[in-house]
Amino acid sequence: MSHATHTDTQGGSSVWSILNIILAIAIGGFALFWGGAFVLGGISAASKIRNPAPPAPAEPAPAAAAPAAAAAPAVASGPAEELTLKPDAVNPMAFNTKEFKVKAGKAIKLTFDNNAAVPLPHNVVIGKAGGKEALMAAAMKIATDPQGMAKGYVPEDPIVLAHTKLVQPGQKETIEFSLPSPGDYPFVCAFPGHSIMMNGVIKAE
Ligand SMILES: [Cu+2]
Repeated sequence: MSHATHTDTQGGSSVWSILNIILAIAIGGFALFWGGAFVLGGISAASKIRNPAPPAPAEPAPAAAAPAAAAAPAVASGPAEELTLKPDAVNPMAFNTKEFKVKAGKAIKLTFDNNAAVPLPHNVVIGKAGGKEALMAAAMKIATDPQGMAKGYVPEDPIVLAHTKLVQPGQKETIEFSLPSPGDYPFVCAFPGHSIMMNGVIKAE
């Protein structure tokens, strides 16, 4: 019996020592946490002292970008850049030109001449600068829209900068627009099944 009691006491004391260890870890962790928070707070306070310098350059950046965008149309004034696009002679589900280079801010007159051996309707949808992924996604979406045909397969999406209607075989359409700032302006035919190959880019520099 006494042996059992002795064992119980030992068990009890070992439970207490475990609790003490847990408590010590908890207190240590608490101290470490607040100590760390204090150190981090100090670092953050120190960086806040240094911070007034970074926000200062951050403000001139948009200010510098705005005059550049405003200056671009003035620099690129003159007759409109005329671009012509056709279905490719070899692959009628691709455009004959994949890449145009123009001056940023310049007026663009783009003619899509749907003159191909294989009669297919096409459109030309131009996206905003850097918006290739979004434009391709929008083209895929309108291609599966039950009302797509009625909408000329023109995506209803803010990424669209300009577009032709759905141009029937043997017809052509000219659209006018301008590319406000330097960048890669994607274009695509959003007729179902065409966008994967029937796309390109207008590089405004
Ligand atoms: Cu097409």
